[in-house]
Amino acid sequence: MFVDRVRLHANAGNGGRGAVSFLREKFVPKGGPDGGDGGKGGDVVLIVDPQLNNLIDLRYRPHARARHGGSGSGKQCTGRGGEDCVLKVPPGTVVYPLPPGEAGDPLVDLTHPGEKFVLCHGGRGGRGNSRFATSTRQTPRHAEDGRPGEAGEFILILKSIAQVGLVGLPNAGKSSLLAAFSAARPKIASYPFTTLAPYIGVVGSPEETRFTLADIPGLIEGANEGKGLGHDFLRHIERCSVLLLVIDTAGVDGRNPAEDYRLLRKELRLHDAALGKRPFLVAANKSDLPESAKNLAALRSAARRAIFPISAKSGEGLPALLDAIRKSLPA
Ligand SMILES: Nc1nc2c(ncn2[C@@H]2O[C@H](COP(=O)(O)OP(=O)(O)OP(=O)(O)O)[C@@H](O)[C@H]2O)c(=O)[nH]1
Ligand SMILES: [Mg+2]
Repeated sequence: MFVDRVRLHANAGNGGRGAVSFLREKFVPKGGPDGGDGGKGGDVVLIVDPQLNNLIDLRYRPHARARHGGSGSGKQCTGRGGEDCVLKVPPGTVVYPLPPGEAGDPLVDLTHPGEKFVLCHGGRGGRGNSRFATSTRQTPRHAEDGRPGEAGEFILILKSIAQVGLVGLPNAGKSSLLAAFSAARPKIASYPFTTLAPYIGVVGSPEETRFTLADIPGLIEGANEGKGLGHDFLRHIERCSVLLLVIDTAGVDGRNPAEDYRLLRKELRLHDAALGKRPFLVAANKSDLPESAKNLAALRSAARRAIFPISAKSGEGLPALLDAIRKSLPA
């Protein structure tokens, strides 16, 4: 299961209690106060793990609690610090507070591998009685409680990070293209909505300039009104610097490729105006099938831009497309 949205309740640990204690030693009739401070409560920390690609681990652990700090003790001993609760999240995890802030802004957008964010801070430990001794008050008999740890509710939303995003109608051949370009082995089949969750593959050998390519479910007319699988999954290509529109030029499902082009442009715009303005390339797929030749001219005039005739099946046109993708990526 692919989970890209979770609600999380987090509790940092409370600080430990400070100690009330007095030094008792042979031959020292009146030892001074020596109660140590309580330990700090553990934090709830998010850390970006590049091995993860979705939030499923948190789905089954919706309540994150860090440990409380230990109490202080005599001889100025500070209580032990509470253990942090560390949660791993995939790159591209955006954290929102609940209830949402005024502007609806996220608390943090975690993108870099290894990046850390303290979601809830543990409480400070209470001071022990030794801290309250003054010249006029040499036997303080009180200490502080630890401070409570922060707590809160949050929504974590994954907006995957890929440089290039594949967009197309169901069955256009998006997953076939990802498979042709990378080592990824997505499910490919001749029925619509084969791909149900986004998948990100890496294109290029280590010696070449590599880039990440996101394959997402197929988009249909009215997706922005919830038709098909809706358009929520488009958020996984919102951060792409380039989009690659994949069109079935042979019209295998009885569709008109020029219309498909217009429909894709429209659905992208309706999802997010910024996505409608994102640089994009157009791949005219299934050029191995005879029907594609006659549809290509109409697609060209609808798009009024360079079109790359390709076949994800035979490999035809793929090197030229790959070259164009690389050139379109920001340096
Ligand atoms: N002849 C031919 N068939 C292709 C080509 N590319 C893909 N196909 C076929 O088209 C069908 C759909 O391919 P997929 O790669 O699953 O398409 P998709 O766009 O990922 O589809 P969804 O995941 O359902 O949105 C499969 O039967 C593929 O074998 C191509 O270049 N030529
Ligand atoms: Mg697919």
